Amino acid sequence: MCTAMMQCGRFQLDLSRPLVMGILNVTPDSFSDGGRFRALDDALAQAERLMRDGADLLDIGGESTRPNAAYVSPQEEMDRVLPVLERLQGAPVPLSLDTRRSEVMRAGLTLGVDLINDVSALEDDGALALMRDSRAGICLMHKQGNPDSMQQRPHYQDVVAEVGDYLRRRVALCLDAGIARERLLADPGFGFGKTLEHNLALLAALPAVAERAGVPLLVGLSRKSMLGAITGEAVAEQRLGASVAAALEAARRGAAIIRVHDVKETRQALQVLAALQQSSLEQDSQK
Ligand code: 9MG
Repeated sequence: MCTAMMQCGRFQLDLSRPLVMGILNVTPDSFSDGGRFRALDDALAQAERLMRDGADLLDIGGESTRPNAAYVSPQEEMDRVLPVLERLQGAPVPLSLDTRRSEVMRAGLTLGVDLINDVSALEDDGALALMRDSRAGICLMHKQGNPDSMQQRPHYQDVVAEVGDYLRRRVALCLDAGIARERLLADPGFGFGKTLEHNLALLAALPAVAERAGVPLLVGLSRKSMLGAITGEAVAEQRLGASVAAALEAARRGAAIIRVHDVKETRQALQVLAALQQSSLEQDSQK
């Protein structure tokens, strides 16, 4: 459990229980191929569904960062996400924009996004200055290499130390630029330039990663290929049980925000975990 509050654009988030971030991918493979208007309607309907299911935040992205994903130009990325953000303005939960490009960030911030989720940890030119001048939250993620090649030969001497130290350096850069610590999240980046062994080592050592990073952790494991490698399930959409188990384990190890496709099921599992933890605390206090 994390005791921190986080400043996230329009919101102050209480991180004393793990929050659930619902994934909204606005990519052609995610929605109908009936043209842009139809895709927009589908995306908005999906956003409503995620909120109804109990998402504490929405993460909206227009560029797939899966290994070997096709290149998407910044303009195409904006054409996908900006109409959705425009229509969701004033939503009752924080809107996160998943992008690694500063020009896309700038456009999103103009539309009032509450959080920038950057798998490149603000490495794009101009991203740091842009974020300094906003009040949005920032998620700084670790990755080794780039999405087109990152799974070819990931290598670390000590994955927990290297990922934790990278995150600490990115946090320090933000603090030095004048960005308040309360606006920051860090993410070990499961599956981004990591083997199954690296991912498992990071999950087991999540508290050590958080300690090194010095800020609360956001964790994304939902439907990832590491879960396919463990279970033998080749189809990402069929990895619900594995995704929920992984989310629970991340929560038990202190993750503050969990990024998932299946909000309702994850929330239910987290509610059961919270009830069990509360009951065992009460039993301990009676001893
Ligand atoms: C965009 N995206 C895909 N996977 C992710 C993960 O694990 N963490 C974050 N922060 N973003 C992700």
